Amino acid sequence: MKSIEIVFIGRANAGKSTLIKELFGFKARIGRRPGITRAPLRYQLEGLAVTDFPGLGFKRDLKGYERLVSETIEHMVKDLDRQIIGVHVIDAVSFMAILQRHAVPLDVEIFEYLLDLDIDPIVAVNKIDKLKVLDETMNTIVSRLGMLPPYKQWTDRVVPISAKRRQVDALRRLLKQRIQNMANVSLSH
Ligand SMILES: Nc1nc2c(ncn2[C@@H]2O[C@H](COP(=O)(O)OP(=O)(O)OP(=O)(O)O)[C@@H](O)[C@H]2O)c(=O)[nH]1
Ligand SMILES: [Mg+2]
Repeated sequence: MKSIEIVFIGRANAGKSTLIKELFGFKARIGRRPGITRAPLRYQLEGLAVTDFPGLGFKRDLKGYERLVSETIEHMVKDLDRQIIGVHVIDAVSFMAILQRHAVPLDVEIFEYLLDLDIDPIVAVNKIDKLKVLDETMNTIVSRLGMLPPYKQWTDRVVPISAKRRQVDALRRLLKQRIQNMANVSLSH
């Protein structure tokens, strides 16, 4: 049976390491500044591995983390013994702030990149504890990612979460569902 690899990808400071700690209990360094995770951190569970990637798109990316991340992911995708579940972690507040400046959030590019690699990512919209209007923000985010709002029709793909407030149950359910589907596919081959 193929091994399952859950990869957490997103902009720097989106809350990837906080989320992994909440979901699996692995305690990597977490910080208020972007660029805290400096190398892919891979955690091995039974029949399952979890990788926490360095965040993309922060200004002092002098060490080329973006290349490191893309090379590592592309290597994983090519490995036919692995099945990948991608979790794209988005900082909802920062996404909206970028739109306010009439700029295109890097998350749009990250999402498209993952689709191009045939990873159908789960989009975990994080830091919702900081939002004033949840539904409106979620609808804006999904529509910028190329999905038709309302976001609630994408519940198999998009989930609002707060890693810090430990509101991650919907994501946990989605992950379990994907793992289950993959196990079924492997068995039927
Ligand atoms: N308000 C709020 N803050 C959060 C949430 N999740 C994470 N944070 C904060 O966001 C900051 C960045 O968290 P990290 O988990 O280090 O983010 P990261 O995506 O791993 O960052 P890099 O490793 O730099 O890419 C920390 O100050 C966290 O406490 C959340 O749901 N709500
Ligand atoms: Mg991190």
